[in-house]
Amino acid sequence: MRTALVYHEDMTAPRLLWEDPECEIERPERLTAAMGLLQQRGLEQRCLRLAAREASEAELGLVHSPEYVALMRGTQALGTEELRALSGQYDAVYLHPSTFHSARLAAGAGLQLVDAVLTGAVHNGLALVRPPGHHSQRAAANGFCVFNNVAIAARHAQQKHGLHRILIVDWDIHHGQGTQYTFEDDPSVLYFSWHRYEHGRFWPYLQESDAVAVGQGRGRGFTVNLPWNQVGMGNADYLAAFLHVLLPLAFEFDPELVLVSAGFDSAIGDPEGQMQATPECFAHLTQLLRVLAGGRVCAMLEGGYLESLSESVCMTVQALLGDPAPPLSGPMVPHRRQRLKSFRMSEASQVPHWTSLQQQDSAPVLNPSTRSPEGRPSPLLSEGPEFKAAAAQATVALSSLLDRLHLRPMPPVRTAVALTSRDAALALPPEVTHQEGSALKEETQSWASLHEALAEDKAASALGKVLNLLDRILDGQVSSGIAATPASAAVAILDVAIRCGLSRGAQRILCVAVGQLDRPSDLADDGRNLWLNIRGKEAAALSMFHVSMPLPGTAGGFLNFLLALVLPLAYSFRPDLVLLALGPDHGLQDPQAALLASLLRAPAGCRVLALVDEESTPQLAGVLAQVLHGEAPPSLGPLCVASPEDTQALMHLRGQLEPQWKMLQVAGSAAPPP
Ligand code: X5A
Ligand code: ZN
Repeated sequence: MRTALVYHEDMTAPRLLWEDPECEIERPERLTAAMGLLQQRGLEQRCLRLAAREASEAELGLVHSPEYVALMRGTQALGTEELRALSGQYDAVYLHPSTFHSARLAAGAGLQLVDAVLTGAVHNGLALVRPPGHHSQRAAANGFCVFNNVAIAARHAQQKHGLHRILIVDWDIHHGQGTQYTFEDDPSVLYFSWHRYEHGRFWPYLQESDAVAVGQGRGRGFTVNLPWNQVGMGNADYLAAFLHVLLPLAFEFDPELVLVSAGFDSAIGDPEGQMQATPECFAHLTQLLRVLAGGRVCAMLEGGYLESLSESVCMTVQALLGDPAPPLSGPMVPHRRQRLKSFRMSEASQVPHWTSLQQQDSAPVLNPSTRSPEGRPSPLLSEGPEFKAAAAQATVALSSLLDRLHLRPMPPVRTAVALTSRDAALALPPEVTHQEGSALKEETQSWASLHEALAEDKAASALGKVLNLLDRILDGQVSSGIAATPASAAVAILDVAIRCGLSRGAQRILCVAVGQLDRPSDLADDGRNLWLNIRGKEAAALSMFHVSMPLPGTAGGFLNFLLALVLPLAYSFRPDLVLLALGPDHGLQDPQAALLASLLRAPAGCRVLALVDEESTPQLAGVLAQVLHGEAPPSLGPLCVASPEDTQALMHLRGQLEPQWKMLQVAGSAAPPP
């Protein structure tokens, strides 16, 4: 069991006892519906089920004042009118006689989850709780929240487990101001939150929710706010925020644990958020977070108030379990205005604190003090024509969208390997299937007439295995695979794999070739394959579908390339298959190769075929099999910063490719804002 699910039925008890339009959306059915769908999908059964325990008053005291805890304890004995009067002293709060018990369970669930992950009982997990926590403050309930579950879990991880660096990712659509206040002067907790803001005109209407709030004292730079100033943000916006704002900082911070304030009111159909991100987006966000902290991710439910809540919860659990994330629907075009304004503002505010931002930003950034506050709210779809079309397409009826999600079957085999060297099997996880099959002799022979290199027996047999794996991936039997190829035939096998893939049903194939692997010269440049050569001779985009980049000389440079170039390209291209070829001279350390493979899973629904050189070490094959199988890659550890050469090459390529690939366009990029 790799994933814990923490729950207790008693948390369905609190409910609103009087009329209050603001609070009525926070209902018991939120939990019962989410648990119900998890069971229906067979996901709950695959998790380690833990019954939530109550947090002790001492544990609540990690964040809250004793007086406040005592006041809440006292609510158990109050009548409806007294509860109503006390509730009225807080902003958007209702109390019920069961609230104190339920809130202690919610906080306790987070503690159990953190304990399970940090003792190694599980890799990650989700706590399904009510009431939520991230608005709650030292001595105040707020926004349906009574105790700050995530903040208490973070303090507990510090005190009981001695952690020094904890990342909190708050993807709820409201600003977790309670969490921000708790850690604003603490550099050991990095708090990232995106939230609907609309220039301060959305609840909780706070100035300190803006991007210029970066923390205080020693904690400066450890609060990162990304306000959304218009509704309608979608998958591309959320992904871009992760790739361009959160993840560079998170890798530099190098957390030992990731806590997620997992509110799903940021999903499509939610009455609070009014955003457009589809439930699958949360599988992608979760998958991206799993590359941090050795995969130690603890998610705790915050908000989420309509039908997409259950679906989004399922997507999150699937990704925690390591299942393939369904490809994202809708055009991968982030909102232009949002990108230029908010991303820039977030980055500008953070630049003094993070070296990874300083080097990426060769273009001038806005100074926070010179920003002009916008007077008018910007209505949805107030952007250029490019964007209007994109947004219109993204507006899919929720029900039909949810239907489609169920129709996509999960391949019965997650990872299959066809390796030549026998001892490679030693490093493989036991669940990995060995692939003995091969394509027909006649087929491999016919390809030898196109490529001399394939005439050799060894090459022909490797090709046979690759084509067999490819077929099984394309017909949905296998999710991902690894095969060994001889150096002399690597390019020829790639060429044949691309041609066969395209003729057998793949619409678009992304080929990431690491090492001196030249693009096959007569491969069509028709938009159906995107060739990315890492460790090419120079940084050059020979066409929008043929990109060559030198291997970054530094770990930081490599990471920047992945986050700022490879992944945005991959997400923009929307491949339905990724071919990842590691040539004999690929030059990557095993953890880097693992990170690359792990990150490339997401954009293609986890259909990845990795081709490794037959002389590769068993360790490399083993770690690739693990990440393709859905395990988290090993943490990279502290990063050395990118060299100026690496940064220059990256900026050059981004400048060339940005006009065509919209996911590349972000703040601080080479192209000046209009
Ligand atoms: C946890 C959460 C929202 C409160 C909204 C009040 N709270 N208008 O999503
Ligand atoms: Zn919320």
